[in-house]
Amino acid sequence: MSLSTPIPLIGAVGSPYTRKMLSLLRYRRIPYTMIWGDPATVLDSKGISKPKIPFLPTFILDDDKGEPEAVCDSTPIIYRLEKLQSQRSVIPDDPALAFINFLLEDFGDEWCTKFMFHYRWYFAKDADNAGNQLPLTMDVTLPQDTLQQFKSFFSERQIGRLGYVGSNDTTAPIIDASYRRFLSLLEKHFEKLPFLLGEKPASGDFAIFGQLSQLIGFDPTPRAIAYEVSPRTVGWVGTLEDQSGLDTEQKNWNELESLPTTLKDILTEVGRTYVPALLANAKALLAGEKQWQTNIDGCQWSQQSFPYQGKCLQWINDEYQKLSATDKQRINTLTIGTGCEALLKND
Ligand SMILES: N[C@@H](CCC(=O)N[C@@H](CS)C(=O)NCC(=O)O)C(=O)O
Repeated sequence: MSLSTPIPLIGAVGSPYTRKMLSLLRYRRIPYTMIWGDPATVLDSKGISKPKIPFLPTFILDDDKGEPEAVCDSTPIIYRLEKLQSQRSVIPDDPALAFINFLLEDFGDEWCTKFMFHYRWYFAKDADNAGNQLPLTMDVTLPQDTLQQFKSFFSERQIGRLGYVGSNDTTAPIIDASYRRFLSLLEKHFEKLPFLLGEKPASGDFAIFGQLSQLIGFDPTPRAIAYEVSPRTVGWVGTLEDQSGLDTEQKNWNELESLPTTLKDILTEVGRTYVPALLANAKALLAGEKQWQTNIDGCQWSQQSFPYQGKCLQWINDEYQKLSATDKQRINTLTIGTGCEALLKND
């Protein structure tokens, strides 16, 4: 089954999750109409009810009765699209490989976004660029005074939100070190394979691409770092933007057991940074604490508790628990020594 009617999505050039989904739609050859704009305003103009928080991107899909329904949150939308069109799937058939892909997608969405948000708003040069580009990529004809008003509004609001992702003077060096390490790991990985899990992309590639589309394509400081540390990643981002022409007929994902050690090294970065953050956040949520601190990469990390990432930990575990005993064992073998095993509950 393949989709024929274009699916509308509303989002922004400067939104990593919009770019994740746009490149995924292109790769999957799912017809779409890309509406650059504010989801709430667009939905109001179409008379479609808004989700509780209309995130970017917001998709307009058909509900069970064929009525238009506005939905957000990229990962469940990806799984919904898999049901609507089977060709050029981005979810591996092997459940164990699909689990690793799920984990990489979550790492892209929830940890790499800390790189993105930090570099966008922490340094004055980047904040100035984003202050101009976020309004202009919605409307290039904005009069100068309106642009200045939007620029002040966005900048003040987003700089005020740096605390939500844990970006502050103490964590800035940890974020920078993780970003550089991640780029070096990708540099080595892309010497071996064109995508994370083999010869074609999976949803985890698109999640990481989404964040890197900003870090390399939008914000000046992280762009300069990427060119210095990983030219291969710069090339990868340039092409994953539109892989609609990739002939997938003869292309496969690797067997879990034949993934290069460079992929295990990437999982070690997940275990070194994102895993302690997920676990400390979940512990704080359970204790009803609004703030948490923990040791990440040898430094003290402190940030506000984030209920959504509590759910991420739960979802990772749900995916793991769905695996057969053999597949759990295969995952345990792969993740041993990476730090990711701390996420997985075994009886
Ligand atoms: N988990 C969501 C996250 C989407 C998200 O956080 N989008 C950002 C923009 S990139 C947003 O809409 N933030 C709220 C705002 O800017 O008001 C997803 O995967 O789609």
